[in-house]
Amino acid sequence: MSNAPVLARSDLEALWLPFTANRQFKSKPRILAKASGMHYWTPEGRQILDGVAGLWCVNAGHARREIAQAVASQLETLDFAPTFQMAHPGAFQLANELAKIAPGGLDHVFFTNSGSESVDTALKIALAYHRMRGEGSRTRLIGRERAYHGVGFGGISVGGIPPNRKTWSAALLPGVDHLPHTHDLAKNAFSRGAPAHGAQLADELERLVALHDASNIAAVIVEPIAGSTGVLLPPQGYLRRLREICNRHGILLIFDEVITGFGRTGSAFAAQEFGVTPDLITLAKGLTNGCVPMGAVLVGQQVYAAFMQGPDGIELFHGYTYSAHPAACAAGLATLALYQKEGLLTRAKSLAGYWEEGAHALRGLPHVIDIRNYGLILAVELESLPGKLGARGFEVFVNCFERGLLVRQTGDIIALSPPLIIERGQIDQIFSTLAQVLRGQ
Ligand code: PXG
Repeated sequence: MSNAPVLARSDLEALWLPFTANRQFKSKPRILAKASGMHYWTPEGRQILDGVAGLWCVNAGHARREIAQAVASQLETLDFAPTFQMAHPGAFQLANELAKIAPGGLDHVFFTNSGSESVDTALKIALAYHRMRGEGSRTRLIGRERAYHGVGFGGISVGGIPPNRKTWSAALLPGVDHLPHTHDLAKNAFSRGAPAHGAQLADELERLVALHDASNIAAVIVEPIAGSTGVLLPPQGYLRRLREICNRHGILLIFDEVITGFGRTGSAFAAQEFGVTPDLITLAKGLTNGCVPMGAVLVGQQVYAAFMQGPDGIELFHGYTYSAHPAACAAGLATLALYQKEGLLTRAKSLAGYWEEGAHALRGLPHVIDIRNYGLILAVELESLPGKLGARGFEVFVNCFERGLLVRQTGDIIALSPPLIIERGQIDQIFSTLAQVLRGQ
């Protein structure tokens, strides 16, 4: 720790931090200088238990040597190779490995560099797909209230988080509509796993189809479990019903699994966990264990095939300089190998019961109005202070950090999603710290 640079106040000025209250942060910064396994360390050497896998991405735990070595060796062998009219072996290998664990039929992979790019890519593929098939009038996209699909113009258009949209309101994509969110505390508070009430909210899609006509609708995009907005779980039967309605009307279904992918729910993907197969899946985060930026879109056989039937030439005018970057591919391959070797894609299932019991024991603590969980995901929702949305949540976040636990706060919701290597003792530590902090509120 001694070699971590000591930052003076003036060192903090040049950096504009994302989704951060910069002035507040710079007056009292929280700095992470080192990480290993389940932990971070501050520059002063204080150990912090990572309750959110960094930002929902470090599923195999921090600083895994196997990944670091694979990336280093790749950079010494082939640092960069274009994937426009060229390719390199790692790109094919990673696509093949992903296709092996993907839900049935989702056997083609388009690489990006982030979740936001994956979302924009999937939306563009959906529009292009219908056009390829002579249904170019299908241009309308359906998102959902409270959804987070990254920060590209496509993503904020189908997304449903008001502050992420309002500033750019005039620049949002035209022809987008939204399903209602599925959060219903009156009926589902303190649910364990997928809540019992709300499958009929999927029928709102029928209403939108009646309004706009199916011939104008390209795709529906949803997070199987909405993460960023504070962990909203799909009511039992809801996703299946969305799938049925999409099938009935020729609408593509996109699952945004940037958070739910790679074992978070107890299956490799939420699509498998909930037994519902979409046409496209967006991925990022856990794909490389968070250590090299990379995203991907898994594409169904039928969608890919539609593109391969036109005239021989470039089928999709889309891609990024760093699509399938060799370092990211090496990180992805080493990450998937670790997930397999350590059984991490299903480990959440074996810990989910213990996690759930620990979580629901927080019921009854001051201001706790809901606890909801699935796999190794959890949200504790707190009653907001009148007129001060988010104040209580932020205080809990800061107090947890000071007591050596990293959680994620959105409004007055505390979200947890630890690395999937977590042990029972560390689960105990998470809940005892959280309980102490909540008691002190
Ligand atoms: N889709 C989903 C479902 C996401 O959760 C993105 C797309 C965008 O990914 P990129 O890589 O462009 O950031 C995300 C990102 C939080 C939090 O605390 C969640 C995300 C990002 C930052 C914070 O909940 N998810």
